[in-house]
Amino acid sequence: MSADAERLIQGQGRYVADFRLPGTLHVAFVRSVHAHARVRAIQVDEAARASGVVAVLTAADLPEPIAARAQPGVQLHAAPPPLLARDVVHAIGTPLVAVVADSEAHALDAAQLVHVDEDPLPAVIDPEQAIRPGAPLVHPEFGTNLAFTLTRGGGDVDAAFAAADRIVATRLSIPRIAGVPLEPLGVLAAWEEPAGRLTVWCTTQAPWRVHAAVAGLLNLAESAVRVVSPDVGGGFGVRGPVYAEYLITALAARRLGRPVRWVGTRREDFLVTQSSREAIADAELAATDDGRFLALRARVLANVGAYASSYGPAQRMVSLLTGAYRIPAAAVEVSGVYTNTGLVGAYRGAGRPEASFIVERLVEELASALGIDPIELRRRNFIPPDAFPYPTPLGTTYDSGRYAAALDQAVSLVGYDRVRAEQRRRLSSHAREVLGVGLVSYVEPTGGGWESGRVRVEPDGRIVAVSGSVAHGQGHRTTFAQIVADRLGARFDDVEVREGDTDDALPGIGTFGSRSTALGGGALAVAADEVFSRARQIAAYLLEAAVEDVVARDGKFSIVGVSSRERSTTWQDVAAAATSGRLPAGLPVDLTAETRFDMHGEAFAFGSCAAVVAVDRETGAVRLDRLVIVHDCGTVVNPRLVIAQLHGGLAQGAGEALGEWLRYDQDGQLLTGSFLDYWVPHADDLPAFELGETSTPTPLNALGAKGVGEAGTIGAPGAIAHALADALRPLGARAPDFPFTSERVWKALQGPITDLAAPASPATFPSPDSGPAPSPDRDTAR
Ligand code: MCN
Repeated sequence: MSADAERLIQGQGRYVADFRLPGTLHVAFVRSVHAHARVRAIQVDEAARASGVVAVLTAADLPEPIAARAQPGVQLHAAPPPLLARDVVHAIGTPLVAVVADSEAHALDAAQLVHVDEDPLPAVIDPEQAIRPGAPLVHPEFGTNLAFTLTRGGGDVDAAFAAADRIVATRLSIPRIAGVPLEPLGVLAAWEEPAGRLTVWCTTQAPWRVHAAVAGLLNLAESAVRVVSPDVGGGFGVRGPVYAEYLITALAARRLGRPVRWVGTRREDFLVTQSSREAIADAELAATDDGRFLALRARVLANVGAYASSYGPAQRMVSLLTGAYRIPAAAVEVSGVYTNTGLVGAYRGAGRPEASFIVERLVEELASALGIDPIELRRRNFIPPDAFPYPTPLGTTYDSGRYAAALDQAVSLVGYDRVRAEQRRRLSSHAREVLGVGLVSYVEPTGGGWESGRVRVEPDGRIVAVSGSVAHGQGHRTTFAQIVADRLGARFDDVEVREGDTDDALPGIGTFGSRSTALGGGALAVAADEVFSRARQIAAYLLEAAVEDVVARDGKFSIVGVSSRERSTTWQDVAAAATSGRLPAGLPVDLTAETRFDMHGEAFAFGSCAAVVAVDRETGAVRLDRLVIVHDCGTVVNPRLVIAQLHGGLAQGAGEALGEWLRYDQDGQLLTGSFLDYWVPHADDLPAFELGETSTPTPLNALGAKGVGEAGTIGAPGAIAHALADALRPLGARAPDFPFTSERVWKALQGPITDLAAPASPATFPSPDSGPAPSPDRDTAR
């Protein structure tokens, strides 16, 4: 177990709600009960007079919100979420009033006394309806509900479609899902006099974003604001935005000169925290008769909710729609559409799962149309290992990959031929429960932008590694300590990792997009290498040896070819010499190095996922029997943490396929605002995951490391969908859209051509071989 996990599992974590400061005030928010309404009046007098109330804030007390930034070349009608809504609310749960009181109970009681007079307006919640003429406009000032359109493309798409032997098309509807971290949103802010400083502890995975927003809103110098991301009980991308509640709480603390705290309820968390994925995609793939991909077209409509939060997922989607394949021409378009629903943004995968699902579904459709096994079809079209760096027609450059190796290993791990034989047996014996097997191949871009790292050797020889990333369950303290100890030849226990506190850490971007190992770890590796080269010179002087002959291991410097028992020096000795003031001129004395590391590109992790599902023909119940993933994240730093990351992602990916669905009714009321209504998979809904691995290091960082954090959420949904389609195909039924509830599957089974009793055969593809054996040294099953 990693050091991080041990601490957390023993209940020694410190989350926002665990921080207690004397004299703390509490906030309760009054929220809109309508999805779209004009605010006629808000009466707060009674609340202001209630017991324990210290302040009541409405929009009139606040500065204007900071506008969302438009990116060049993107048509964006920016409607930033308000801190507190003023005249109109655009989504249910939008905060209208903040009541600040001396206890949580007083704040909640007083919030009941606020009277909001709202005039409901027509709401629109479905993105397709939202772009139809005459649809209610979420932001009438734009004259449209279209928030933005992103397009990418390259190659002669029209010519390729015209010349194609075969064209397949698909239409997919991907539902909205929630991130549901265990810890709800929370914030504590404290203003200190006479220092004139504001400290904000909050459930964020990007403390520097909160830092910039708080300093900007309150017009404070950057040095007057400290943001701390303590232990965070799950981030999953949905703790990336700067929520209005953080800012209101910070503002109240600044104005009132006292600590102020807000910890959301589960219902508030469902209302406020950004959700993700909802998209409708129309896509086509053109190919030759022998299954060579020629061109891809896709048009995606993504629901962005009521306010522009981020279009990161849309950007990922447009850049990844050609997947792991060599497709010479492509034209894709992703449009974001405003609706009267809550915030939408990144959630583990952020556009990658959608892109993967769309292209992989086309591959399955083509395989079916051509009668070629989908595994063989993938093999024929993968970007080959010698084609990297590979620029796709969507303007994305992949650094390295061996896609067939991962697929072959997944095929062999799942025992494809054996599953098919069992599938046939069940069908021919008219078993009530039928089987299906499905696979996907995926890419997981990791990195993007820069990250910072500092390595400092303390005078006593201990090493402090500071990162601009911030973990919320990923185990950075272990991973980063490993990286630094390894580069320095120091002992793991002598390295302390610090992150998540803007006072301590360097400015950084944060942890999302599976970027921390490649970029944050990459930055620490660069800084550690610099420190090592300086320390080595001092060690060479102390050992009276040539610098090139000095090596370091387990905290000791020694000379190549000479036993360390005979002659060695330690990090303590080197650190003491550096601070002694007695080193000869020319030797380094500064054992601190820091860097901003930019990979100038992204490292593309990749892999294959395979699923086996059992479907009850009579009830439509789907049981996930097997889930296999072979992931390649280049150089693995910590195998156990990689396994943990794969497990978490697979569970969430399976949840997306099997039952998760954040739903609103036609009026924009949230139907799934509690765990009674929003299903997440439990341990007994999931099989024991089966993991394999290949290793294809990236040339873009010193470690060769790529990411893993989102692999399971990218691979699992598609693999399960294909397995379900495979199970239903011999019964003459088509798989429904996600999520695969028994009701939906049962309905699919009632289709006109379903004949439960008829003898059927499974997919009619020639049985594929299991592919070449995985290469012995690097590609191993875990
Ligand atoms: N790792 C490794 N070797 C590699 C790559 C990764 O040992 N080559 C290990 C490291 O321990 C690293 C971890 O895997 O800390 C995840 O690494 P990486 O893929 O770089 O991802 P990040 O650390 O940047 O984490 C972000 C990613 C994302 S985008 C989401 S969303 C997510 C996730 O990680 N949210 C999580 N995993 C999560 N895990 C937990 N427990 N909680 C979340 O909120």
